[in-house]
Parts: sequence; structure tokens; C-alpha cells
Amino acid sequence: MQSLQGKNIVITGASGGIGAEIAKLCATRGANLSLLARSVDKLEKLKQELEDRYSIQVFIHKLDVSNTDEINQIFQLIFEEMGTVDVLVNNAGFGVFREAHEATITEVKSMFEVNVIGLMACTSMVLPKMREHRFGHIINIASQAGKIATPKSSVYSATKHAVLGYSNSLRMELANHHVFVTTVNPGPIATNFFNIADEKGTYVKNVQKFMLQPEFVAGKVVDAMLTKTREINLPRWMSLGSVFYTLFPRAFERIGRKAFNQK
Ligand code: NJP
Repeated sequence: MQSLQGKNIVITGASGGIGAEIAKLCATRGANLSLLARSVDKLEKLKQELEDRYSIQVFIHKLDVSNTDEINQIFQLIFEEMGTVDVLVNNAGFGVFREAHEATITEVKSMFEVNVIGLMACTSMVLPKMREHRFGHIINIASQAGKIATPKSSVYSATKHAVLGYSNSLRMELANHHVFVTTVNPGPIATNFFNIADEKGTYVKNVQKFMLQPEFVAGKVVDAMLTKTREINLPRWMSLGSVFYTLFPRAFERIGRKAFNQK
């Protein structure tokens, strides 16, 4: 594993959840950070906390990743501040659990703009320099929902399937440029994600017993930084399920019907 000491790491969606936990762990390893999100107050608090405890530089920027013009401007500033970006963590994202016929087009567009287009736009900002320097790592937070689509997550699953497809191609394109691409596919994590995704709290109640902790997921992500890790799948038993699904989709959908209806 390469040391993160003095490396420049950009994290989208860093104002809470796993993004903030990733930021904290990167700080313990001496990395400089550029933290992006819409909630500047939360970013300011985190910056203060990290700069008080560690000898690192922390930059923060208000960024809505659904606004591609804003992405362009903010990444120009990031390059002025940091010079290079060694690791980009595309973490900003959200989901809304509804059946397909209930999802509004505004919701569908918004999920794709944040989870997919925003992620691609941020990636395209760092690609030219990473390719030129033959160094860098792009980490895309996808989901187990990008491997197994379940009822009430048609749109969210579609966005995460898109992230996996994009990342798999990108990894091959960058293989000869010494730039790594890792996808992270967690199951449910105890974060604010469910305040929007699961308004009624049904899913949270049903999956409580195997919810992952954000610190644990963040630890796996940070351990994989600047390594050739292809995918991080958590928890492990869920990723075995996706292998089985790929091999026997019809049987899996039949046998798993009850287990998939947790939302
Ligand atoms: O959720 P949460 P997580 N522009 O809600 C930011 C995936 N995932 O940490 O802008 C910019 O605590 C938001 O910041 P703010 C999930 O799909 C989760 O769990 O200030 N930023 C906040 O910092 C997502 O990709 C679970 O509101 C925007 C952050 O995103 C990633 O994990 C399971 C934004 C969200 O923090 C992090 O989610 C799974 C925008 N337009 C995958 N919209 C899970 N929790 O169960 C949101 O498989 N953000």
C-alpha cells in the first residue's frame, strides 16, 4: 500500500455519512483534502476539526454535483489550490425508494444528474492530469443495488448499474496509464441516506440487523487507496448473492422474492 502522507484527495458528498468518515481517516494518514458538498456549514465544522488535530491542509467548496458548470469552476479552483489530485472519491449520491410507476420524472432526472452525470463530470475534470502524470486513483461509490436490483429501487439501481458500467470501462481505458479505478458496493449503511430514501422507515427497520457502520465502510475505502483494488463488496455474503444472481438469475429472483421485498 502507498502512503497517503502529503497526497491530495478530493471527496464529493463529504458533509456527512461515509464521505465525512473517509475524510477523517484520510486526515489521520496525513493526506491533504478538498471536501465538497452543498452544506457548507457542515464542511466548515469538519475542516476545523481536522485542521485542529492534524498537520494537513483542508480546502472546502460548496458544490452541487448536479450542476456541471459549477463542477468546472470548482475543479479549476482545486487545481489552483492543490496542484494535482491524487485520489478522487465520487461519493455524493442519493436514492428514493419508490415503485417505478410512482417515481416522478423530476426525481428520475435528479437521481441520474447527481449519481451518474455528476460522478462522470467530476471524473472528467481529473482524468487529463492523472493520465498525463501516470498516477492517480478514482474511487466510485456505487452500491449492491448496482448488482442486484430490487423492488422500489428501479431508478436508484439503474443509476448505480450505470456507475458500475462506466467504471468498468474506465478501468480498462486507464490500465496502461497507471491510474486505478475502484468501485465500492456496500449494502445498507447507517447514515442519513435513509432520511430521503426510506421516508416511512420500513427498510431501515427490516435491515437493521445487518446495517454496516459508516466508519467500517470508510476504513475499507481508505485501505484501498492507491492500490489496484477492483471492487469493494460489503458485506461479503451479499456479494456472494450477486455472483449467484449472475449465474442463475431466474432461480435467484424466485427464491429471493421475499428477501428482496424489504422496502
Ligand atoms: O449518505 P448521506 P451516505 N451535490 O446522505 C451529498 C451510497 N450508498 O453517506 O450536499 C453534492 O449521509 C450530501 O451532502 P449535501 C450513496 O448512494 C449508501 O450513505 O451537503 N453533494 C452528503 O454529504 C452515496 O453515493 C448506502 O447534502 C450531494 C452525501 O452526498 C454514498 O453511498 C448504501 C448532493 C450523502 O451522505 C454516500 O451516501 C449503498 C448533490 N446534489 C450506497 N446530493 C447506504 N447509506 O445505505 C447529496 O449501497 N450530496
